[in-house]
Amino acid sequence: MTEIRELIRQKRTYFDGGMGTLLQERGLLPGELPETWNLTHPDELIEIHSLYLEAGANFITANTFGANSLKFSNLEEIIKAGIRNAKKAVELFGAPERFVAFDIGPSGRMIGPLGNMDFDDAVELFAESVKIADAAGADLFIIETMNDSYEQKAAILACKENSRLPIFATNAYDEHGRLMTGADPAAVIALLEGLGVDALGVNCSLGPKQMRGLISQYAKYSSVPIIVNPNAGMPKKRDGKTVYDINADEFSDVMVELAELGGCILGGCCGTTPEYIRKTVEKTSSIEYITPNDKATTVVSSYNHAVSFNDLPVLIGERINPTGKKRFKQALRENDIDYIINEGISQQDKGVHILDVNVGLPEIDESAMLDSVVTELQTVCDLPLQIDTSRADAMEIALRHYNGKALINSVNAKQEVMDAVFPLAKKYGGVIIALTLDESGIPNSAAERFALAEKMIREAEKYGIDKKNIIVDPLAMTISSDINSARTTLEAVRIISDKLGVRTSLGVSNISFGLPNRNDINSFFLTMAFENGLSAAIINPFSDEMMTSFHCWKALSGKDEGCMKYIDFASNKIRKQPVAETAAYKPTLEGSGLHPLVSSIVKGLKQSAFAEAKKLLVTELPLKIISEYIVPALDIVGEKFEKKALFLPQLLMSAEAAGEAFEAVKDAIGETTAKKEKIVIATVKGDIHDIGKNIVKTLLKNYGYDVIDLGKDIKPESVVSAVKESGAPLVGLSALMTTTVDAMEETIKLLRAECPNVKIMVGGAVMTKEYADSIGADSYSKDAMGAVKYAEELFS
Ligand code: THG
Repeated sequence: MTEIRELIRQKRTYFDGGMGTLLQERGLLPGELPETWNLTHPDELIEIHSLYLEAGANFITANTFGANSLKFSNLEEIIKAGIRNAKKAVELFGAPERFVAFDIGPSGRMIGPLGNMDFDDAVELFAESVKIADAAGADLFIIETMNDSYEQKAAILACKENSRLPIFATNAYDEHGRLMTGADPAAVIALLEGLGVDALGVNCSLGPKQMRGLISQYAKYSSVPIIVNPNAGMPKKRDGKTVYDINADEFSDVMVELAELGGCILGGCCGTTPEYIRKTVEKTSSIEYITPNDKATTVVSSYNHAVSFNDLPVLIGERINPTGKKRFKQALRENDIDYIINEGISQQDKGVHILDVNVGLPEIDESAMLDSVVTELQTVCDLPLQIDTSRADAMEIALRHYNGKALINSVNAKQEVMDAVFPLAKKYGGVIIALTLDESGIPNSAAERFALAEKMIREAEKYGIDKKNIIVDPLAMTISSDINSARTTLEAVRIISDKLGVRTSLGVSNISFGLPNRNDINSFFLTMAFENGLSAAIINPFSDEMMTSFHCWKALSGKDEGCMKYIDFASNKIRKQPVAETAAYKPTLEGSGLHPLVSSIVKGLKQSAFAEAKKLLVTELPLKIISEYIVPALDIVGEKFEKKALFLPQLLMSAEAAGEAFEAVKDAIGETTAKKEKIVIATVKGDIHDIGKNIVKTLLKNYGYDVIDLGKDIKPESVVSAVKESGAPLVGLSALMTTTVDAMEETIKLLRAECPNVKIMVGGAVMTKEYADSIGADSYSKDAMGAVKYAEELFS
């Protein structure tokens, strides 16, 4: 389908709008799966698709948003009918440049650590649907409304592995411009472009006005066409019904702005109708069409943020590496993952931007170990990873399961190595560290290293890998055996960055092998390398000399506004006195001032939280452990979450670690006093979405509450009888869709009548504070932490 790929670069094109509201107008019932209408009401679907085609949509979306085998036993029939209906409409319409997009929405389950689905199972789940859609004649895939980019990666791999059709990918952001899992646009774009999607953008959750900031950011970072599919505004209550608050005129006016900001492919999501699309097409088709230019930025990402190599030097922590480290080797042999992860978190605390991960040891299964370390590390630490292995099989599994765009350490100019590594980078995305060595070893001159760099860049191009995704490492070798070694490397750094226009990196510590006071040599070399244009350095961040060199160089070269970073670093250095461990410490300090139990919970380390709590039991009363260690630790985490200093995955990991600590002290107290109040939670009638509710459940449980989870699609009467039976003083209700907030209101009415004393908290994607007030809830929680806070306040 080169036609689609070319078309979206030549001119503005359009998506269709909402499907759900239109189906409801035609009689779809709350709780009924819309996809079943593909089979039962094909004419209605053909008509809706036709209306959108007449309105000017180039891409019409098959009615397959939730079509996966978790929801449908007759998956093949559902998908085939969905695509057949859309193709029929295109055929009837008869105009060129009209295409059928196979719609892929979230699976309804979360991948770990947020949920219990395995990443590979997610890929398999999406693959089932992708294969059917490809065979049924879809023209492209639209992977949309994704609020977890990890799940989106699984869907994209499913498409890439089973089809050659174009892939469009859009995400649903919250009002702060983050995905539910914490990713900002730069991180999402790095991941998606790395995976090679043809277009990307934003859909659902927000109206066009709320998308202005996001679209500006997309225009800043994206190198591929940007899709803009907003809702018809934000949900509001009008005449007792829930509606979106922007009409077609206002919508299309804002779409003009969004087109001018850089929106390329325009359409709508929930609440939009053919009229919205028609007016958008009318007002925007004559606006000058600018496709995004290639941003030429070298960038990697973690699950929540991106790190660019284009402006400031980047520090890569070298400590997750067994070289010369007895304790680390022991951890590898004993499968002590917590030790390894701690090594990562401590380096993050020291201020590195990326972590190198090398777990190669001859006597262990490197592939399996690398896979577990990468998977575990990325759930508790939000730094991008540099995956360091010479084994292609280990590299592949780690890149596959990595939740972001990784650094790949490394390739070199040996043909065999390039043939193994470049295809992996092409498939999974990533920035490749290219070492200037080949079959004959490391050349002695800078010019020869330059030539090898050129060769690798040329070879990568053959695989479709742009040079912005190559970082050349011209190799630091110890000066103890070659007096010219440092000068050669520095010259290579300079000519490679100047003449090839690529970023460079060095493993700095190599320069001093065999010499005393290595940190002195290393830190002077680091400064010299920065002066010669080095973009990234693999270093030991526990070395004061290295960190001093980094901060001083930045301040001295005008890269530290107001010397703020330097001042911060310097004052930490002065303050750093050994902290005596006292019983009555205040857990407000970061890092080393924290009791090990508190810091284990803050860091989300389950094993050590359990072990530390057990240890404390020897000297402390169990209730004191809860009130003076576990709860304050959770408070630290909660506060960071609210300040957006950490995100949902970390919050949940910490909650789980706290849960482990509770577990450890529980027996010492006796079950009854350990458990807090009962809380009934449910997703309301007609709503089959339970992700948000499940997250609330996990968090409340780990805060010690006795959670009675009724599940999803729950009738008001069932909520009432559960409250009566359990005597729970608090109920939590969740509704994701505009149509089901009405069921929430109904549930609240019945609760008020039957259980006058119960408190009710509500939440969900379309819920707002005003709305919660208008339907008589006691509290609105904007996220899972908000639910916990309300419970804590209520019961304190
Ligand atoms: N380029 C790239 N990757 C690399 C290197 C490079 N990866 C490996 C290495 N070089 C960088 N990483 C390290 C890791 C550890 C040490 C040095 C470089 C090290 N270890 C001490 C030793 O061997 O004695 C032990 C340290 C301790 O325990 O204090 O020095 O050049 N792309």
